[in-house]
Amino acid sequence: RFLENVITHDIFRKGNCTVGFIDKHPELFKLSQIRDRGTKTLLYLADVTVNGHPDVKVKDLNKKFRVPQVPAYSRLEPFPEGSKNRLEKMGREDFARWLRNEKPVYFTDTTYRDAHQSLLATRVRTRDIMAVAEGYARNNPQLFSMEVWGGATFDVSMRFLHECPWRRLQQIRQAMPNLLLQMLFRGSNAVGYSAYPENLIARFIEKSWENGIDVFRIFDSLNWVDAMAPSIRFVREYTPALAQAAISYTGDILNKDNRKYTLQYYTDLAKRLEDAGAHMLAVKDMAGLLKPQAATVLISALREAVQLPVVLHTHDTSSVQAATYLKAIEAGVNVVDCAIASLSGLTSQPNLNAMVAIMEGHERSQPMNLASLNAYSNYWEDVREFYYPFESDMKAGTAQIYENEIPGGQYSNLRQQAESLGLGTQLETIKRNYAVVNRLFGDIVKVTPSSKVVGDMALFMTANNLTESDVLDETRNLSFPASVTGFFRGDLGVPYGGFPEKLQRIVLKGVQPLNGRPNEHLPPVDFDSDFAAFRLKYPQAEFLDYLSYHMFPKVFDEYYHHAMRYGNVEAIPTPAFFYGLKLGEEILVTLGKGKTIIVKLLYIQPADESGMRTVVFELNGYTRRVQVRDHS
Ligand code: BTN
Ligand code: 3PY
Ligand code: ZN
Repeated sequence: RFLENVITHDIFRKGNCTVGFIDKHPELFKLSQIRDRGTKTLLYLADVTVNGHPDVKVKDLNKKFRVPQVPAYSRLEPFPEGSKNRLEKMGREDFARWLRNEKPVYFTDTTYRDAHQSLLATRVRTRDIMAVAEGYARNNPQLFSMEVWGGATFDVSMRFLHECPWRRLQQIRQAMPNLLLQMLFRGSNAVGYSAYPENLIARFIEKSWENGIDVFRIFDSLNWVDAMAPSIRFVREYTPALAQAAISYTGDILNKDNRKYTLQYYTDLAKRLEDAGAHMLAVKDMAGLLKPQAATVLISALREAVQLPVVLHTHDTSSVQAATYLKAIEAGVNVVDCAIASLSGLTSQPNLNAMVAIMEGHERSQPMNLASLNAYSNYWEDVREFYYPFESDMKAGTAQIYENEIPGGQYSNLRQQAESLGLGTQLETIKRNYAVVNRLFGDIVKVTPSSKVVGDMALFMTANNLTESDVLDETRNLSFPASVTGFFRGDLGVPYGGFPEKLQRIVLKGVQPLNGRPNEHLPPVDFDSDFAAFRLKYPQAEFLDYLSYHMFPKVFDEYYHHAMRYGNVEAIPTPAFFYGLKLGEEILVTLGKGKTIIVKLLYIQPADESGMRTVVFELNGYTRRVQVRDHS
């Protein structure tokens, strides 16, 4: 519907406009409502075409994209029954027992979450997922689950893609009704980087389930069971979903010098997580440190220690983790995490297509349609090109990972982070310092957010040319990064074995550390009054937005204002979203049911004396002009 605005209003046009008129018709002055969605889209395209995308640092002007081919499927047939139907039929207790005793190994497909988080800085947009989600669910009902949400996808979708993470989840849910949808949940840190009040955690879990999540993979960045237990309890109390408790794997159980993260340590943790009510147990090998022989020992011991189905997650940073999976499968693991071939390997998960292929003829093989998987891999290979600015330039696996223990997602980001701090030439020093910091911190589990603290400290040491003994020199009075001070105060909890006392004293400079769970001291959110205040500030937003706002207030604020200015940018094809349009280029943008616009860029006028440029488009055959500021 055409929205009336002040300059098209009769009274205004006749020149009878008084102050009283303004008071009587406030709706006409809401600028955000005036511009129709098509105009907002043109404004976005004009801006990105003239000024570039702020997230794209280097644009390759000669880049040509192929058109990704979506594998064919029929929308008329009913969906083949999958894991979701089974969970609903059996209920979670029986389902977990069934899975534990299944002969074939199952796969969790991480393509829509961890794979692109670890290879492409989490930048894959909803649109590129949605093009294939339904067909994929129809073609692959044998999967255990699709990991589609949580981890870094929540904030990156708002922060960089200007998308609503909840709307992504709702759309995937609708497209994949037969498969279990899984998310990565950081315990008391939810999908953020610090602790949140417990009643907010509970509400977040409940809403995640309502909007589509069936499997909550819950971990704590220090493997602290007390911090994971409330999330496990909330999944049990507020949802019929599966609580999959994840132990983060660090060190090497087969290393004779290792006295800290021993086999005993892992089996004890597993038992405590089973006692806390987990329905499944996962080993989260975020840095890809679990070697094949160690997998045999660990998986066998865990299967013996608990009665739960056991899942293994790894990153292929060393490039040998398929061997680890094979050993784990032979030791009885129930589910392994893989990614579609073209988004697998290196800092991502092992290759799903290859894993299916090498298992053919194995007594635990899971028959899947390899030809179809390969067709989807071809789709993602072409889509991946759209995201070329976000590739890390890692070319091959590295055995250095066993020394630095950097998680996959962090490893691929490190170069960009180093470059942005002017430390681009010192990547090797940063990696070495990462291991030094780990030792200084007492050998801790490193996974979001504890891995970020270690990374921040490694960058700090590198930037300031500090050695281990400089850091431990009490006379130096260093200004440590805020995340490091917070860590030693206990913001993330207490690491296994406690904090190294001397360093804690040096970092805290007299501040008293917290004890207890990190969110124990946080007052509960008063949802009623707080939500009302939120609505005053963000009138177009609803309750799910309010949860987003709680996780990331500043990011949400920017996302909201971006949405007010440019509308919903999800529908813009990815090349145009990141690189704008070329002269004469034409794209289709579907703004809503039955509302598809055809946009063609005709020409761009030079900047006028105030720095504004007029960008001329054709929209559904009509010429439209948009003014944008040229920031160059
Ligand atoms: C428009 O399309 O013109 C207005 C978009 C309004 C978007 C708001 S932002 C917060 C909230 N979350 C959504 O998904 N939509 C609204
Ligand atoms: C996350 O927390 O985002 C992770 O992927 C940790 O491995
Ligand atoms: Zn991972």
